[in-house]
Amino acid sequence: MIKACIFDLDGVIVDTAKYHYTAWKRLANEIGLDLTLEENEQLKGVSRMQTLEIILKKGNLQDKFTPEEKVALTTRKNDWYLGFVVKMDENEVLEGVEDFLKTLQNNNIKIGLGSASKNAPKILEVTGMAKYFEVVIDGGKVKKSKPDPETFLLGAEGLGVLPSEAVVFEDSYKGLTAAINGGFYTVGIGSSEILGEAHLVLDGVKDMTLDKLHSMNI
Ligand code: B16
Ligand code: MG
Repeated sequence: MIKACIFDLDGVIVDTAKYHYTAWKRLANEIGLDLTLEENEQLKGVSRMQTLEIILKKGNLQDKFTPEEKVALTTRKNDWYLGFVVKMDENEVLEGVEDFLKTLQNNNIKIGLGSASKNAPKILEVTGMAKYFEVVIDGGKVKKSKPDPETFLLGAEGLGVLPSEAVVFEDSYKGLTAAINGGFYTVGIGSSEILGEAHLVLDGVKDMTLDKLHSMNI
């Protein structure tokens, strides 16, 4: 019996990946590096500081900056990113998401968020989605980031369900791996080339139904 759904944020509820990419690319350019869209794919679901480390490593610059300078670089990137976030509203919620959240509520299925982003509560607020989420686990609440399952395990614990009673919706390979490692049912949002290990792969939450949800653990 499925009792809860736990959603990733970026790439599942909203498409903030394009804003992360613009802000990281600007930072990369400032320190003499480039960042392609393909490279950006590897950054999805990765925490802020780990993302910086990956970008620096690409240019062999990981030892060029002190820990304090690295914090300052991530703060600069986040300030640019927040410039996009403050302009977001309910129109940025991906197709079908709000309808499906309402369906879950109407059928007493608990709803949680499991995101690597420290900005997750703010994004839920500006898009009007906060009211649907009983538990929000964001990047500030975990010690180990995805692919470690901590994010989703804390989500399940907060909702009072077992991983085997919950479905995780994820768009990134690292996030999907985190959910699988935690023993959850999984829905991959995106391409089956990247997310083929999920129990079900869909183009978007718009393609999810209550029937599909309940047939996952038959
Ligand atoms: P922040 P998700 C992740 O969100 C993004 O996919 C990733 O690109 C970002 O670096 C990470 O959040 C941290 O975000 O800088 O806002 O704390 O996909 O786990 O919802
Ligand atoms: Mg994501």
